[in-house]
Order: sequence, then C-alpha cells, then structure tokens
Amino acid sequence: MSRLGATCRLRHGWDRCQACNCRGFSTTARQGQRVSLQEKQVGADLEMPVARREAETLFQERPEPGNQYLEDALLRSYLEAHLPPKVLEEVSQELEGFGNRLLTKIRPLGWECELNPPVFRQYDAWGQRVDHIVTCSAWKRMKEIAAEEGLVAEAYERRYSNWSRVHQAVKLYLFSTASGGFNCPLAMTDGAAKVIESLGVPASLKNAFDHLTSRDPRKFWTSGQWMTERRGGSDVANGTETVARKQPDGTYHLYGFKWFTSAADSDMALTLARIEDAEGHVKQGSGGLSLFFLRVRDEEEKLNGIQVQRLKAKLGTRQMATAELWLNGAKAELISAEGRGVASISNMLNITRIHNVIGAVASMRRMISLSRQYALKRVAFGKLLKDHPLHMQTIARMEVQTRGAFLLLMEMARLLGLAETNMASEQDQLLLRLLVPVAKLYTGKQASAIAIEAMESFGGQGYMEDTGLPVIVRDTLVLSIWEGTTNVLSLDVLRSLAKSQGQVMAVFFSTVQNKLGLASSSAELQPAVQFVQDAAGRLARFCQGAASEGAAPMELAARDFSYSLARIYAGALLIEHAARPGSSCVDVCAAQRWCRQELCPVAAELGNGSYSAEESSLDSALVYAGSPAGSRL
Ligand code: UCC
Repeated sequence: MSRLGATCRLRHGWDRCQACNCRGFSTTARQGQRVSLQEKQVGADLEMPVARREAETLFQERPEPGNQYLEDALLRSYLEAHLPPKVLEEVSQELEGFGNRLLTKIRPLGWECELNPPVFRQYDAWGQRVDHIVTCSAWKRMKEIAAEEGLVAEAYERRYSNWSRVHQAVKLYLFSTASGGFNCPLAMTDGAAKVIESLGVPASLKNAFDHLTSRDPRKFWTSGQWMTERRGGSDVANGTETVARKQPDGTYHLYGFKWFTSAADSDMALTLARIEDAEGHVKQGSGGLSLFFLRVRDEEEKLNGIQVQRLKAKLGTRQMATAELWLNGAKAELISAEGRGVASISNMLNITRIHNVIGAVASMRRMISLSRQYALKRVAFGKLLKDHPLHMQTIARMEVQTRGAFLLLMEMARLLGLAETNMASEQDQLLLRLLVPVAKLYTGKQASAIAIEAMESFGGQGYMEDTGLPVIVRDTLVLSIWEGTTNVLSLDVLRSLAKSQGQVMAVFFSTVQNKLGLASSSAELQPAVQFVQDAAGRLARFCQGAASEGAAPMELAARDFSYSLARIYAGALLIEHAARPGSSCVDVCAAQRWCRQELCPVAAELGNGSYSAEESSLDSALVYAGSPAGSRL
C-alpha cells in the first residue's frame, strides 16, 4: 500500500480520527439530554434536500479507552492482593507509565505495522538474489521499545525475585494488542532464552543469551522457532525431514525445508533436525530429532545457507513476516543431547504457550474495553447501549469469561516465577506442567469466541476494517491454532497425566480444595463453592472410571476433560480472588456467575455415552453421511 493510502486509512481509523468530530450531528451521545437535541437536529437535517446535507459530517463517536493499566480493575486488584508492598509500589508506578506510553506512542506504531505489512524482495535491481524481508520502520521501532521496556529481560534479571514473571506477564499483556504483532517474536525470544537458560547457559550460547535478554535496543535479538515442515505441523516427530550433517569443526550443516517460520526477520532460531550418520542414514520418529541453534545472517549480514521461498498469505498476524525457508547448508550448533530435540524444545513450547495465553486474555480485554466504551456513547432505539439490559448482559458474560482467563494466566506466571527462583515445590511444578496446555487450549477458544461476540456489539461498524476491530478478530483466531491446536494440547494434557502417573491430578484436586477453603467464611460465595466442589467430585469419579477403561475412551474425552480442568480451576481462582479481604461485589458476582456454567462437561458427556466405541463410529457416519467415503465405512 502506498504511503498516501496508508495515511488515508489512518485518518479514518478510530485510533486516529479526532479531526472529524468537529461539525455536524452525531448518532451517539454523552448524555440523554444531548441526545434529544441531537435527534431534533437529525430530523431537521433529514428534511433537507439530499444534495445539501453534510454527509461527511454524519459520524459516530469512537470508543476511546484510556490508560490500560489504570482502567483494568481486575489486574490492579490481583497485583494488590499478591505482590509484596514494596514490589507493588514500584511495579504499579512503572505500569502506569507504561500504560501512558502504550496509549500515546506504542498503539499508533502498532497500527502502522498493520498498514505496512512486510514485503519480500527476492532479487535486487541487477538480478542478484537477495531474499530480503522488508519490514516497516514502526516494526523496527517496536523491537527497540521491547528492549527498552525489558519485555524479555525482566524475566531473566529477576529483580523482583519470584514475582518477576508476573511483572513480565502483565507488561506483555498490556503490550500485546498494541504491539502490531511484535508479541509473536517476543514469545519465541523468551522461549529461546528459556531453553538456553535451562541448558545452564553453555559458553557457546552465552553471547546469544545476552542478546536475547538485553535491554539495549542496539544489542537486542529476537529468535524464531522453526518446528513446522511440509509433512507435519502437529506431528513434529513424523513430519520433520531436515537433516544435519556434521562438519569437521564439530558444527552441523542443515538441509531441509521449513514450511512456517514466524517472524522470519529474527536474528537467530532454534530448530529441529535429524543427524545423519556416517552412511547418511537418519533415525526416524521423535528419538531421531535433535535441537539446533543457528544465526539467520552472518557477520556480513549474508543469509546463513538459507533461501526464502516466499512469505505466507495469512488470515491475520499480517504485520509479522511468516516465511517458507529452504535450509541449504545452514551452519548450526547442536544444543541438545542427540535424539532429545522434542524434549528440549518443550521448554520453549511451554513458554510460547504461556505467551499465547497472554495474547488471548489481552485480546479479550481489549475488545471488552472498546465495547464498553462504545456502549457509553452509542444511541439506539432512543437510548444509550449501556441502558439496554440485553446488551449489558452480553458484555457482562464476556467480562466473566475474561476474568477467569486472566486469573488462569496470573496463576501460571506465579508458578513459573516460583519454579525459576527455586521456590516451587514439586506440586507447584506438576501443577504448572498441567495448567500450561489447559490454559492455552481453553483461552485460545475463549478469545476467538469473545472477539467475535464483541465485534458484533458494534453492529455493522464492527465489521469495518478501518475501525481496527477486524484486525483484532483476525489476529485472535490464530491463538487456537499455533503453538498446538486444541486437540493436540488436549492430548498433551493426557501426556502430563501419564508422565506423572496421575500425580498431576492429585495436586490439581488438593489445590482446588485449598482455594475453596479460603472462602469458608463467606456465605455469599457458598453456592459457587458448592458448584466447584460438585464438579470436582464428578471429575474425580470420571478419572477413577477412566483408569479402567483404557486409552481410546480417554483420548475421545481429552478435549472435554481439559475444558473441565480449565473451568473448575478458574472457578476456584475466581472464588479465591473474591474471598480475599477487601474484595468487591463485582469479584463475588464474577465468581458466582462463572460457577453457574457447566463446570465438568466431561462428566456430562460421559453420561450421554459420548466416549463409547459405538458413539465414535457414529461420529464418522455423521461426518461422511452422503459423501462417497460414507458408503465405505
Ligand atoms: O507455531 C509455531 C510458531 C508460531 C509463533 C509463536 C507465537 C506464539 C505466541 C503468541 C503470542 C500472542 S511453532 C510450531 C508449534 N508446534 C507445536 O506446538 C507442535 C504441536 N505438537 C505437539 O506439541 C506434540 O505434542 C509434540 C510435537 C510435542 C509431540 O512430539 P512427540 O515426540 O510425538 O512426543 P513424545 O514422544 O510424547 O514426547 C517426547 C518428549 C517426552 O519426554 P521424555 O522422553 O523425557 O518422556 C515428553 O514428555 O518430550 C516431552 N514433552 C514435553 N515435556 C512433550 N511435550 C512436552 C511438554 N509440553 N512439556 C514438557
């Protein structure tokens, strides 16, 4: 898009358009009194001949959320309830300043990233292959801001000890929807730093670690996570074809094709490959995969044995370059034990999955902020939207969902912070292992549903590109896909059960009970406590029954099982938050409402016989009814 076109779209976007508010009449209002005056004006205007009407000045007021930190009641109350006083004081001061920077500087840059997506320049004017991914200046500025704000560094400096991860998660949550897609490279950068740290920061990776965790914009690196190949996105073990050939100096050269590489303009990447033996054979399956570190460009800025085939044409996250890459002798360093690639990169996956939750909760919060602001201004059927009870009910339901998701996010960040400062018990670590896939799969789905619901709350305006709302919707829809789809993560939940021989469930139940115990003196929370207790009881009975049923029914139940874990745990968190001293009636109401939904869908579906072999074969019959494949079943 030309600069002119971009500026034009900017002018008409809600995020920028102030100038149009100066003349004419409005279909929105600040107060009822003004509405009637305006309505008279509308009537008078409509009586005017069309040619004389000032069509340009018919406008609706845009929603204008302010400082995101100051306007986020749940976030602030969570920090007040959990952070030590000294940490709270420093952190809230910093977050308020960050909220201002987001509002005035960062969000406009994010919008510029949307308007100027990356382009791929394969050849220069003289026919030389250059494979240059050209990003806009706002994207480059976003990288500098990420460093200045310590969005990755914060987690590794640990200046607030075990609370550093909570602090970092909150900053990323505030940054996410303003970042113009830069939250994606930050997720992978954090994941790469985590892998390197968990390896003990070996000497050969010290330089990379310093760059990834730097606050100096001139030094800061971002990392890619190249896991997906043509034959496999979810099934990494069988889909990875890339081979690694050992060189006399101990390094490796990688040969293969990476099908999705997000933020392909990054400085380095972690990737998987199969090491060839002396005969050129490789081991197949998960046990054949090893983890490698590579720089994308060498000291002279030449690509490191890499060719960019093309950029992907995506539904959303268009601000960020996702590329297909040929690795044609890319120089790389083996950083895991041979054959332990998947286990090693899991450290990265678990971090990027937490970032995915951050992105999901941030999208929900942003859409609700816009929606509730709009309801204060938009008049329909003679009154403001905020005075339509059905409209308020719809937003309130979104708010309850978002609160549950937010507390799940904070719980993971809290546990991760404990684990990284050697303060986590074995139970804490098991719980974290379980909650990461549960929260990722659940909030990814919630965010998609809420983004669409909130878009609808703007009527036709919500569907208009230049409001910026469709951008949030598009960018949200990927959250249930990348970093593991809902079903793949449901199976990861089962993996965590199997690996711990069921211990994760014992920890889950005891933690839920402890949280409910905190509400024992609150009469108004008792119905909610009862709902969670009942659901936890049904879940426990399901687990006992499933143990004797074998793997197939459990696999069929995996998604409903994971949803049950998410709803029960979030219910306990909402109750815990509402039971704290100084809680508000809104906290209590949110807990009550969350707990009134079906908290244990897996037990309900079990009662319907959904996981039996007969039902499973009927699934296929339903899906293929009428198709040629149906007759062969
Ligand atoms: O999409 C991508 C980048 C997008 C951009 C990122 C931005 C995100 C943030 C956004 C912010 C808004 S990259 C592609 C992402 N791809 C995936 O997520 C892959 C999805 N597939 C899976 O997760 C599968 O479950 C696999 C690949 C992990 C399954 O592999 P295997 O080899 O079949 O699994 P195994 O054999 O069960 O596990 C191998 C080892 C085991 O360890 P050991 O041998 O000690 O028992 C497992 O316990 O790996 C361990 N393991 C794990 N450990 C597997 N998964 C985990 C885990 N999650 N945590 C700990």
